[in-house]
Amino acid sequence: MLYKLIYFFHIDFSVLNVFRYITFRTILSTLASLAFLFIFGTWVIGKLRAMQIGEFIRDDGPPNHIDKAGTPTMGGCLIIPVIIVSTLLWAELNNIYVWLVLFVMFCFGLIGFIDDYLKVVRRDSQGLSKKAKFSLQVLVALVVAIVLELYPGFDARLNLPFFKTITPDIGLWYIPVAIFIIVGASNAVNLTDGLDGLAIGPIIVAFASYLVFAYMAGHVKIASYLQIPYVAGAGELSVLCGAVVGAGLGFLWYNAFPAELFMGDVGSLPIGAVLGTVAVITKQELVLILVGGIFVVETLSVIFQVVYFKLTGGQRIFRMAPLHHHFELKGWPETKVTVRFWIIAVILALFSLSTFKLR
Ligand code: 57M
Repeated sequence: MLYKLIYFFHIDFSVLNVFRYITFRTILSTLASLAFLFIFGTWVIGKLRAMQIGEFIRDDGPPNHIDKAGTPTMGGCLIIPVIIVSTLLWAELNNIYVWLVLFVMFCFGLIGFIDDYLKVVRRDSQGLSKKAKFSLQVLVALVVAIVLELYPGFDARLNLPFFKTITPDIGLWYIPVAIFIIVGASNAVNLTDGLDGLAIGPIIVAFASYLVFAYMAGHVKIASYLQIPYVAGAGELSVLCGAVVGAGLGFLWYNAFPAELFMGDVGSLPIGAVLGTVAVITKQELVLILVGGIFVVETLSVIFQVVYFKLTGGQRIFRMAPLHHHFELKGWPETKVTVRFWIIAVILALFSLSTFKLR
C-alpha cells in the first residue's frame, strides 16, 4: 500500500526507484514490524495484565514453571496484526501468494484466539476441543491446497533437496501433502512453545531462511542458476518473511527469560501454519524438515513418548515430552535448553542453505 504510494512519485524523484526492489522492501517490513513491537509491546503487556489475561500453569509440569503463573499471554494478538500491517504496507498487493499466506495467518490466528479466549478468559481448561481445532486447521489448509492446485502459475510437483532432476508429480496427492505440511508445521511450533524464547528463536531462524529461499525461487536468473523451481511472484513472500523476522525479534525482547509475555496459541498456530505455507509455495517444502528441525524433533519426541507410553502401559522414553521438558527435568537451566536449541536451529538452517549448492 505505502510502497505503491511512495513509488508513484519515482518519476519526479528517481531515488524512490529503490522501493521497487524486494530486498529494500523486505528490510523496511522487518524494521516496521520491529518498531511496531517496540512501540506497542509494553502497552499491550500492561493491558493484558489489567485485563488479567495471564497464563494458567498446569501443576504436572516441571516445578520451575509454577513461578510463571499469571504471565501475560496471547501475545499473538500483537504479533499477528503487526505482521499483517507490515506486509500490507510494503508488499506488492496484486500477488496471490501474499494474500494466500495472509489468509492462513488470519484464519489460524482466529482458531488460536478462540482456543486461548476459552482457556484464559473463560477459564475453560479444555479450550476448543482437539477435534474442532484440528478440523478447522485442515479446512483452512485444504482451501490453500486447492487454490494452489488450481492456480495455473503454480507447478504442484515435489522438489527434493539434493536432487535437481527428480521432481515427482504426485497429482492430486499434492493436496493432502500440502495440508499435512501446513497443519503439521502449525502444531509443531505450538508444541515447541513451552520455554521462554524457545519457539521464537527457531521461528526467526526459519523465516530468515525462507526469506532467502523465497527470493531465490522468485528470481528467474537465480532459480535457473541454482536449478531450483522458479515460482513467479514468490519473491514477494520475502517481504512477509521479513515482517515475521522483525516481529519475532521484537517479541523476543519481551519473551526472553524471564518472559514478560507469552505468545499463546493465537501466536504459535498461525506462525507455524504460515511457515508451512511459505515452504509449500516456494517449492521448498521438504527442506522444511531441516530448517524446522527443532520443531520436527520436538513433535517426534511427543509421538514416540505417547506411543511408547501406550504400548508399555505407562513407561516413558523421556522424563517428559516435548523434549525441552526432558532436559529441564535432567537439571539443565531453562536458558541453557533454549540457547542450545537456538544454536542447533542455526546449524540446521546453514545446512539447509547448503542443499542449494549440493545438488
Ligand atoms: C502447547 N503449551 C505450553 C503459552 C504458549 C500431547 C501433549 C504433549 C501436548 C502438550 C501441549 O499441551 N502442548 C501445547 C504447550 C504452555 O505454554 C502456553 O501455550 C502457548 C503455546 N500454545 O504461548 O501460552 C506452558 O509452556 C511454558 N512456556 C514458557 N515460556 C513461553 O514463552 O515457559 C510457554 C511459553 C506455559 C509455560 O509453562 O504455561 C505447555 O507446556 O503446556 N502437552 C505438554 O506439553 C505436556 N506434556 C505432557 O503431558 N507429556 C506427557 C505425555 C506426552 C505422555 C509425558 O511426557 O509424560 C507438558 N506441559 C505442561 N505440563 N504444561 C507437561 C505437563
